Amino acid sequence: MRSWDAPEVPEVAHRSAGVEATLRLHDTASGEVRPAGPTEGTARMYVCGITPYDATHLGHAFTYLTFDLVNRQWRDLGLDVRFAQNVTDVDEPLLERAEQTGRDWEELAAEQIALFRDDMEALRILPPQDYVGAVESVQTVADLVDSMRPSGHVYQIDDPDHPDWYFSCAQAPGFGRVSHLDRDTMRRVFGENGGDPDRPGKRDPLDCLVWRFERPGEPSWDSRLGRGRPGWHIECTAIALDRLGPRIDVQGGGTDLTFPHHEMCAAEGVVASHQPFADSYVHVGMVGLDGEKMSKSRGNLEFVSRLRAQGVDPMAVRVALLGHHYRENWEWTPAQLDAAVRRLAGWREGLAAAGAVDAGRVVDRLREALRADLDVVAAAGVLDDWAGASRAATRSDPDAARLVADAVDALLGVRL
Ligand code: 5CA
Ligand code: ZN
Repeated sequence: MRSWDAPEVPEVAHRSAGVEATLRLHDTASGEVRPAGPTEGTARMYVCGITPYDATHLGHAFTYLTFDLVNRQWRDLGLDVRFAQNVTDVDEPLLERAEQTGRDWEELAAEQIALFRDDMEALRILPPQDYVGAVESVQTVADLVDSMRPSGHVYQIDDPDHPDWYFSCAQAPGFGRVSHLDRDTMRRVFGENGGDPDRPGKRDPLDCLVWRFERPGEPSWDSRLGRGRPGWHIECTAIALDRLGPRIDVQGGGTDLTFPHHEMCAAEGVVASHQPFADSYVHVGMVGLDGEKMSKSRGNLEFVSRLRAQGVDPMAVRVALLGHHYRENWEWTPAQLDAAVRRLAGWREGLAAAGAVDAGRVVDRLREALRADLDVVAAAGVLDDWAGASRAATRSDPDAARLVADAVDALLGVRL
């Protein structure tokens, strides 16, 4: 499916020779902050995309901003970046929402996908080269499931009406290595997040659905598995393997996806490709509003599009989101947006003043902060200091101001 338009990314005309040329990120599976991506060549990242309803709330925006920073870091390190993202444009939650609101599910999805694109463009998020819907991946998923039949890693459930296909997760090498949850917790969380631990006829309560047979009134497609539609986890596994190949550098999403989603992707991926699915699993903290996780089901949402319609500068939204480290769980408040508007104005005044400062040192410090597990809080502090120094300087140096503005644009995605 069509992605969105790419913002320009300026070249930063300063080499930070003294700063270690490695991006380090927190990997949930190992529990460590460690190098992410290769030292040269191509870095490959798969980020779990939206289920298209209630887009784009600020929790979504925080997640996609985080992986945009990863993308920008890798590019700044001279790597090529291959980036893929899905759209879960057919799945239970979407169909349920369409049903509840009396809408056609395809229309709802198309409208929300269009809104999401506009929001991503406004926020200057670099687009994935592969932006892929579940609907357009139906055959890719069916082929992947089919390929796991001979080894017995997938099986049909003993249910004559709906002999759905399941993936046998217990047989997958290293199952549990992403989330490290005990089985009781897995069972509970699975049940709360789209899983069906109590369905009779499964070999293991944790086995996950990979192909659901047609039910009356539900969308379905012909395939060699029978007429039906893909399960959720296998959607991302299949798209990632198809578009990026095995052993990607990073699979990303919010912490709500650690289990079951990324655990299942890892399990399916290792069985299908005989290699680890991803080298790092990177998870973004949850953004809440009024004390609760911002989510569709709770209805406590603030939307990027609503703020834009109010005339808020999208760069101020971006600066507000940059006020939090990605691993933090935090609450959105309108006061943070006000503070971000002031902060952005301060940076812009710093640029306009164009005072003589050691711009190379500013760029070094930005890179140092961001390469260290995306320390955006430190990076924003560096810019506050720079803007103050630029305004206070008695001599002007437009080249220095330009260098910092380019770095802010390239590394943080904020256009001053
Ligand atoms: N389509 C699936 C992923 S394959 C899905 O989770 N869709 S979603 O629309 O619910 O979420 C889209 C992305 O935003 C996911 O990466 C999810 O982890 C992240 N996300 C959802 N809610 C929040 C939140 N409140 N704070 C931060 N990130 C969130
Ligand atoms: Zn996913």
